Amino acid sequence: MSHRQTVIDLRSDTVTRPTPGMRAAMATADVGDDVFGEDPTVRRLEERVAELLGKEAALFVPSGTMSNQICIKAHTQPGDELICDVNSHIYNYEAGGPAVLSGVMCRTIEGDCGVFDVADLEGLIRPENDHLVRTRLVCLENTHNRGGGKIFPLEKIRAIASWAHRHGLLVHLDGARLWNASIATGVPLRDWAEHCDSVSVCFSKGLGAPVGSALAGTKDFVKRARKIRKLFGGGMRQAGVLAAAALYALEHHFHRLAEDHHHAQMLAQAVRNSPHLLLHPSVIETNILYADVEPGWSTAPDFARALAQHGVLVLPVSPQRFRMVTHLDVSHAQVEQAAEILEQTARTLALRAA
Ligand code: TLP
Repeated sequence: MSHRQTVIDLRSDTVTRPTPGMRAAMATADVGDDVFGEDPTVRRLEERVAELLGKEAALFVPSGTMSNQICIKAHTQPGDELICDVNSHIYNYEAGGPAVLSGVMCRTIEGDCGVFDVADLEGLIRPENDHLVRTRLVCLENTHNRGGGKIFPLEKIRAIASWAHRHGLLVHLDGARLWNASIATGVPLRDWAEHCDSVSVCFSKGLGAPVGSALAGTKDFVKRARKIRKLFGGGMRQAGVLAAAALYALEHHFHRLAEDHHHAQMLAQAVRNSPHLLLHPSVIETNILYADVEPGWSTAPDFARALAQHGVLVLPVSPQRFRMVTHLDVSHAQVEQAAEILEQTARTLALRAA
């Protein structure tokens, strides 16, 4: 039996395997050397992404991390500062990329599950002074990973971007899961992107491609980004086999994200029904949910181990908190099953503890 049949893997939406249709698209992709700009499938993907995001150009890159870091480097000089939410992926999960790769400092804001307002930014721009760094960039994340898949409301992005631009700052959007925000709200991708100088999107999360992200912006920005991609070692040759998976994902797996959101609601309800577990945040907007295990009762790693014994994988992210993410490779029936196992495991442990 394959891993997929036996295990319900809710650790991340990055765990999906390419479907037979996607593999067929990859196998038959027309390819060329993309470092020479000669891969027709990569070009087609870049044009499609630019069009979807309403930008002049886009660039295919190996990962979301590289995409964010290329954008940061393209927007800044060493000694600059960027402003981001304290729980952002850029600040927490990219191995110190801004400091290591761009010589850029991060100034963090305590957002509400990753979402903040212009008022939170007021006063954070450093004045011109020999002692100080130059404030250069604001980074947003939509949906917000550590914020439990929270959507950054469009009006807030609009207000933040207009404030940033008025003060000579640039705005980067980490839209690894912008697809989910768009499906959940009905707001087209380009409406979010319009306010941002650069946007990064991932094909390897909810869309189910095995590899790949893209960044988008003006032609000039993407030209500079292409050079930085080379510098970072991200120039790929016959990458059309990967771009074909991304194109397939855009065509076949974008609109089905609504299913994942529905599945996340089912799991959220199971958490609400479970003793000693608390949803954080309590409202689930897309495909990510976090649950807190009551301290003194159990821990997230122990609870995750108990679930794993029943074939459900979740991701502990701290001693008391674990994450579940719904995706293409968990069916409706498996979500029902996972919800039941979750409640049952919590009840059994609660009885034992009593
Ligand atoms: N997130 C991964 C882990 O790194 C935590 C996950 O399992 O959710 N931006 C956001 C908002 C992300 O959630 C991720 C991946 C990335 C960027 C980076 O993408 P990759 O993994 O392609 O470098």
